[in-house]
Amino acid sequence: MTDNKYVLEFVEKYRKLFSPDEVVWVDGSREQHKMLTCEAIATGEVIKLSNSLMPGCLYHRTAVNDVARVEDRTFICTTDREDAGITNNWMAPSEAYAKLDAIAKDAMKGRTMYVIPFSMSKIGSPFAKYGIELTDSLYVVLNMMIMTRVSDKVYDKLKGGDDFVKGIHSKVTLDAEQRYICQFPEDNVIYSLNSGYGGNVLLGKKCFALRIASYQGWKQGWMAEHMLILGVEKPDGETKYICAAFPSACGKTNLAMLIPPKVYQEKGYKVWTVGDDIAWLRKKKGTFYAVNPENGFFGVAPGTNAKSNPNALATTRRNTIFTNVCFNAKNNTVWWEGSKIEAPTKAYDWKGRPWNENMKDENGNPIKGAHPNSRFTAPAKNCPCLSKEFENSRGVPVSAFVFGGRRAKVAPLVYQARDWEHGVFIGATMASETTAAAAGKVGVVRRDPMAMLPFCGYNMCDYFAHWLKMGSRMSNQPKIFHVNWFRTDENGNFIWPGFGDNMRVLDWIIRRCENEVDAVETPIGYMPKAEDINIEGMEDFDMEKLQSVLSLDMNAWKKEADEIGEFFKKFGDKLPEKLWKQLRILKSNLRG
Ligand code: GTP
Ligand code: SPV
Ligand code: MN
Repeated sequence: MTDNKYVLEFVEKYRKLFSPDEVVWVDGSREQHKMLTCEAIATGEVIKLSNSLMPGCLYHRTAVNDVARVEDRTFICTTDREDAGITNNWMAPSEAYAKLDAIAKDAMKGRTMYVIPFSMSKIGSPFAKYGIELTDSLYVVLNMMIMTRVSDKVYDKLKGGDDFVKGIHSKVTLDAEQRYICQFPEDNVIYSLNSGYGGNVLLGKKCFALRIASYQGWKQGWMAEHMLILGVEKPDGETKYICAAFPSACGKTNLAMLIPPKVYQEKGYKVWTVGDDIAWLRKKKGTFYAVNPENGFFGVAPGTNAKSNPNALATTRRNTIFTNVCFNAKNNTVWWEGSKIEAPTKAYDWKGRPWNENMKDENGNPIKGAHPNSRFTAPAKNCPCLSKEFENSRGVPVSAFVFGGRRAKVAPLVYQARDWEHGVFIGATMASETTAAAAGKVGVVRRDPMAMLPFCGYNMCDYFAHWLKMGSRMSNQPKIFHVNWFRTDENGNFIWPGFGDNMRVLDWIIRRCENEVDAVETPIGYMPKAEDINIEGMEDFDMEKLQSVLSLDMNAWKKEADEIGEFFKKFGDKLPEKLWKQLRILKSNLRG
């Protein structure tokens, strides 16, 4: 396969440690993919779905205790604890290697070890970074072949060198107590043991493309962000690119694949998807250029339907792997809550138990057919609105960065930063309610700077400083905005309809970038005049509702500012003074 001595040494080292019965070198070919798929079907690791209704699609269930990322078991292992910072769990590399190697010892006895060479971004592009993942899971192999560019061409690109990320994954026994997701950014090494869930085991994604890559970007002068990338094509034919960072399960895939409302379609607006989860950003001639390093979408299934996200639905109709959704045994297809499709009558839930929609648990709550964090893994090229720039190795120029979270109260529909520094402050202090994408309580408001809290591979203070510095070097600084689709009324219902209607907010954002529309100066930043948000053609929505999502509760904001102060204090002296300055400005603005 290769004579690269670093690759051979790496594989041999872990072959000795894991003691697999066999080593299979994955080459990315169609023939091998077909063979491995048949094998996974034969062992029961995946179930083949209806060939006529969903050609090439597979179904998989993870262990019931292994359905989301595990932030409390995720570690950044740097020599100096300070380099991991207060927002990460830390373990000394020597201690971590000893602990992990002990767990890994002989863990693949009786199993096959697969060697997966992959590229993040297009092979050979200036953005491209290469990796090799070792795994004992065929499910991981098949998913990696959708999510990344898996190919033996990667070995040629290494040119005999050792510039690749070493990903080491084993399901071991799936023991949650021995589950570890460890990043060693100084060594370009990732260990993932005792899990089989996507975000923990598809090592090209969060572990590499965010944790390791953010560290690399800090050292090398670029950025890796938890951001979607979309292009808005305007009636004049020009396309503006926007990157948006929302925490997990807060709407990135949906915004990236947005279909504009009729009034916008008629004018000629179109939205194109470049990425739905991760953006790598580089500076060129004073402008940020973004690429999506992934090759597929690992999207949340529940809530995806023909109305909310028809593009995502279309993307998943072939060659897609479904994980932890409900299995419809009548026609060999899948189902999930919020699909707006009638619940199947002969079905098995995500735990594999016979299921129907009337079933209740011991507390009388409905039993869900699909896990709230059930997912689809779909090839990007299936996406009807995939941007023609998706494969562009140079990336797309970024006009705006958008931060956003899930906030029932406080944060208005949209506001704009006064300048770059203020924008970094807005990103650094954003907060959101927790979701099912990570193990733990759902619905708790927490600060999640730039939606990177679980993904920043180094000290968050250095990360903020890096943001401040990168922006200061740009002659063409993107404008920075904050959005919130999730404000609720007194009955707990979302006021803003969201999804396609979010186009109306993107429209304001773009017009702001082009200096085509005025704004109101408020204590928190620039806000739209209500009449500048186009609500034409909206059903069940009016000026009054718009006013309510645009309103600012000054007392709530004063409380927010105090909480931001408490949050900042935790960082100690290393927090950039510029962020304290922004907090002082906010407080003084709020005093009036
Ligand atoms: P990750 O893949 O975990 O990073 O999530 P994501 O940020 O891509 O979130 P996604 O687009 O998958 O949306 C998560 C959930 O939020 C889904 O159940 C969506 O239906 C819901 N959602 C997305 N956009 C909106 C919106 O504009 N309004 C409302 N009310 N819900 C939304
Ligand atoms: C997220 O949690 O932000 C995801 C899913 O995109 S995972 O790959 O599990 O991280
Ligand atoms: Mn994500």
